[in-house]
Amino acid sequence: MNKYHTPFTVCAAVVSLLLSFPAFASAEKEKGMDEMWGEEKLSTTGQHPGLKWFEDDKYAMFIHWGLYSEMGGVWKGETYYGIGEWIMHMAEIPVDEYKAYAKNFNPDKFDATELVKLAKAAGMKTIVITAKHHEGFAMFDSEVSDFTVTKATPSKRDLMKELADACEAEGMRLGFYYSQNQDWTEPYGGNYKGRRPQGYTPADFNIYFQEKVVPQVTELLTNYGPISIIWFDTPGGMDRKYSAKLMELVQKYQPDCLVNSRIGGGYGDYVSLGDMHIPAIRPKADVWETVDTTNNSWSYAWYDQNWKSPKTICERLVRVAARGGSYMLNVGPKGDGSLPENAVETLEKSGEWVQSHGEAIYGTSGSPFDQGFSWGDLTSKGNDLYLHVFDWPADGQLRLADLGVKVTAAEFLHDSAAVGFTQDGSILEVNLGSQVGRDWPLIPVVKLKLYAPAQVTEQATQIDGLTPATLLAKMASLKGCKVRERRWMEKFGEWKHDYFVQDWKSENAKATWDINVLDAGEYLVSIEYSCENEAAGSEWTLTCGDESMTFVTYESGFDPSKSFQPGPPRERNFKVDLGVLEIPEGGLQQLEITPRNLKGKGIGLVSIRLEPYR
Ligand code: JFZ
Repeated sequence: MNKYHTPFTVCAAVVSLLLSFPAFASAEKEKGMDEMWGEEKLSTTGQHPGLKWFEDDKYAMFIHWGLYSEMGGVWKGETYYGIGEWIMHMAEIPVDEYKAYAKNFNPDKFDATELVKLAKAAGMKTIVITAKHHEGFAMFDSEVSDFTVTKATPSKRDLMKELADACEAEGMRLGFYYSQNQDWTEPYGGNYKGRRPQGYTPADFNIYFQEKVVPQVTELLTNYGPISIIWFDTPGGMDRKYSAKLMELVQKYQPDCLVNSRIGGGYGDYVSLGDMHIPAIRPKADVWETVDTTNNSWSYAWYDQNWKSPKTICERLVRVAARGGSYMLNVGPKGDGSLPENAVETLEKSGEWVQSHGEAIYGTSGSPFDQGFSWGDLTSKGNDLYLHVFDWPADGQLRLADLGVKVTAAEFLHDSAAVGFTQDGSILEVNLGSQVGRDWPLIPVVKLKLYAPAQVTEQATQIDGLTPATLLAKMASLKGCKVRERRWMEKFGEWKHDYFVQDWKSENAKATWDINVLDAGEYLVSIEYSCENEAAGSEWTLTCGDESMTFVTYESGFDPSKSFQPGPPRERNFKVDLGVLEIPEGGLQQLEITPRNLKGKGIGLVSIRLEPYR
């Protein structure tokens, strides 16, 4: 047990954290997780004319900056590991002490113009910044609160005004994050961290909403010029009428402004997926975004060195664009307003690639394939297809099936050098040549010119004989088993998730994948799964046509049940090679897994990997 928490506070922390995330209150009900986490199709999405720029621009900067940034993960000499902006919650800081801390906030290194220029250099088109996070502190001047940067800190600078002016001057769009529900220092606010006033009832949320949220959101919509996005967050538990009221304010003062789905109540112009979620398969939502971090925590934390490399950032941007989404990447300035050197470097380096490959990012409409490939991913624009090559394939060859249209030309985007290709029947083969001895951009992109837009009718996973293919839980057809999403935190608030095929009912259960085999031959099969003790020793058969293989699964173990971080114990995942499977024929077929001798409820199957065996 973490020495800083009593069992009670751990429980309380888990419950309040979970309740503060929109979906968790009903997580046990086991209905579509997508729906609960706001990934469903909203009734209001897809209508707003502003969605055109949103979808074309693809790439935005997210900024988490507040009093918590000055703490940087430390309270009274103790480090709290997790998302830095939740430190008041993690360290159980009393409201008075937290508010008094504002006198330490001194943004003397903040240069709004420099920040906007960095976002530009990174290839980003919009900046969305925390005007007020759950801590309740306004990073702008406000008539209805004294807990603002202008009144409670020595600097007295309206930081949002400075940023708004710099954005205006540099032609950058501006958005404000506003925590409309949680306000930890406001006696009637959601999740208030102090003792509620006498006679308090949950209906008093209305007082906070009318006296703080409505005027502050109005201030943000009227005092800072054109606002492109109001980014609301964690509406969980808030009555729908409040979301409706916020929507009304935006429509009244800035009808061009977009609103994300975390406004709650099924409102919003586009869907924000669960944090850091790069979807492997095209999501159902019409218009959506992924929000992600350059390291782990949203706000600055002194120990957080897990910086994504420039290439990883570009890959994640491409994966999101390929599934038809937009990408918003966060940076966390320190309290003084300066950015960690690593964040600056990684944005500048990735920006060089984004700028020079903008043709394959901005204004594109995603891949014609619902899922990505192990070697990389695709974007498209009109008759052009862009192949983003993350991992150079063996022999420099790539195969794609069923584009439905003839390819007329192929070249590298960065230097227009011709790329060889053959199109034989439904299979296109692209010959990249050797990777050796040439200077490559971070991600080489092949531009394919087609006679007409690609018309992929076959979405079965391609097994191309050249590169590994992964069959995901979410792509399976199921009988007598289920796909579940599991979410967990490793550090506080840093959510991870995976989809699993699990709850196998009997030996008649099966999970089936459609596969499109471009090259018959031998494949090394491996699986990733979790298995609890009761299910250990289950036997399974994997079948493809007349060929099959049998294997047994062992317990994968648990993460410690007395976890340092709150949360239920979680089974670990195993990756195991099963052996070599012969696929004697090419073409559309099915691969199936079924229990041969089931113990307990069997394994939680994450994926099956088929790697060409030679
Ligand atoms: C929220 C905030 O609590 C957090 O501090 C940060 O600002 C982040 C961007 O948003 O956290 C969430 C909200 C929703 C989900 C996960 C974390 N979700 O739906 O998966």
